[in-house]
Amino acid sequence: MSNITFTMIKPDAVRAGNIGAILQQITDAGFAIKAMKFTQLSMDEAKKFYEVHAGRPFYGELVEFMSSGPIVAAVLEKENAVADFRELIGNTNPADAKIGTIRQKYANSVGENAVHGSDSDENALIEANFHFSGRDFF
Ligand code: YYY
Ligand code: MG
Repeated sequence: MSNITFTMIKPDAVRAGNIGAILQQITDAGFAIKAMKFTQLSMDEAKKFYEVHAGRPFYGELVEFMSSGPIVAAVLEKENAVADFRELIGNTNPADAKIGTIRQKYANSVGENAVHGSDSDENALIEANFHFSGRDFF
């Protein structure tokens, strides 16, 4: 499954009504949806998902924000999925994101930056398995 990545449309983008536009941009870029759900993380689940950032100064706010409302979680498939999806979403800080990237178009700040994208094949699998089980994949 090395051609997969994991994404979340974050609470800010859901609240702003951008689920449809973001999914359209993702599928237009050639990603196929392998699994998808509309859900909400508890504080504990957000803490666990972002465990790697525990101790960073933004961790508390990140956990608070990511559990503040519903998200769309999805597993995407494409050749070179992880790197190509990072390219599609743009820099973590939307002020530094290239024109036309999802974060440049839909994010407001480094903290509330519209979408998540896995940073490695290994983490894509871990993150996909965090949200989905076998029979959720198509
Ligand atoms: O992978 P990516 O989401 O682009 O950035 P990470 O460095 O993994 O950080 C995860 C998440 O944490 C980021 O999407 C927003 C938040 N964050 C923050 O609020 N402030 C920072 N200086 C860095 C990251
Ligand atoms: Mg990351």
